Amino acid sequence: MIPRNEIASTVRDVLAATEFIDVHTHLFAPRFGELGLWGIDELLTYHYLEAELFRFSDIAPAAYFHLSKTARADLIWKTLFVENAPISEAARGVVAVLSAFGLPVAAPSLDPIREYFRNQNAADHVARVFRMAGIRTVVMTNDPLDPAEAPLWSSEGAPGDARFHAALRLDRLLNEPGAEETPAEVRRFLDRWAKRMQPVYMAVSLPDTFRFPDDDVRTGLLRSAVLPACRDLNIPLALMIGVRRQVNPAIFLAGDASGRADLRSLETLCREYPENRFLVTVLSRENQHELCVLARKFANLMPFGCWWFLNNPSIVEEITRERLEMLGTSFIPQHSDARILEQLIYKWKNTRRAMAPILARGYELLIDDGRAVTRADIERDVRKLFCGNFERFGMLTSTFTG
Ligand code: FIX
Ligand code: ZN
Repeated sequence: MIPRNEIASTVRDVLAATEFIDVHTHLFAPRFGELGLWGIDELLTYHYLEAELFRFSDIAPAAYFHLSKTARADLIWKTLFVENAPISEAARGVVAVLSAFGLPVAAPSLDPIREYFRNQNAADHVARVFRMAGIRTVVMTNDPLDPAEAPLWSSEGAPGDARFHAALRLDRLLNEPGAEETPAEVRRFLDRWAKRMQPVYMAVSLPDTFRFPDDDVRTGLLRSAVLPACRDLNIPLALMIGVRRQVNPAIFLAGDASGRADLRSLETLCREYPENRFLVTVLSRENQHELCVLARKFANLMPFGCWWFLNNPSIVEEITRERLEMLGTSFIPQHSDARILEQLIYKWKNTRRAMAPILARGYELLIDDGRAVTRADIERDVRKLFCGNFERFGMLTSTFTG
């Protein structure tokens, strides 16, 4: 039994000692070459930081995006890290990464840092970053309609690296459908790509205005192709609901925003398709509590992550505490959404730091209300939250015994 005053330190230790599965990223296995982003210039030109740059700098977005990648990184470093304290979540994250590698965090010039990353061997660097981040495997975002990615699948098929799972992303198919595809053609397309990619789930991001059913092509394709394919392949469909794409197109990836969705559409999907499993994350803070309520109604609904604009300690705490209170340990607390390899280090450091007091509080209340807690309890629960729930829900070969 753990004394109440040792719960917090035990939870921290167990979180630090457990390797997690990162269920949603934009990372790529090394064999995807240039699609895999890493190093300081990519870290600094992350769209989260570009959005923050435009609030401090007088540079017009058009002028910024005409700069070279190096010049953009230099401007972001000068503006957000030298002329101002890098106190935002995304800016502090770069500091955490540089500090983890023992690199200067306040130098006026990026040259010594660029030198360090230039000297890294890509394969060794991936292994080192996974180890530093405490991550066992990540799930990629794979778009068969992306002309830059599609040809890379024809040769070797599945990701070819056990640390990188594929996810078949359907945004272009479902949100920008060409009128000519018939449901049968779409189903054949999905089956062909599922065979090639071996995805652990199919995924689509959906606007706040998403309705199901609706009188639109997306409803037809979901009904006639996507949901039957996921059911037959025995893989979940990940729904990422509430993104308002390109509210400011001038700043590209940084130009997306969020909106409150009507989760009755999700309720309808879970009720009408009990043989399908739905991994769900919602982008609006205002949708979080009702997502927990729906997860209590439908066991085929697995809430995951504190997505994008929610991945900040103040909101992560609110979301995670209400999930623990209403769902116990039957949800997936976080994903990184990492786009650049080294982001795994800071995003998962932040998650462990945010989760520790929240989980500890749960166990302390349990002791206060009369049940002792063991280290084995905590180890089983942490493995379930950060690995087992995904493995079981995704019908993966579970290495999880809890
Ligand atoms: O739809 C998504 O997968 C989003 O996560 C991305 O579009 C977004 O740009 C992102 O990376 C947020 O963290
Ligand atoms: Zn994403």
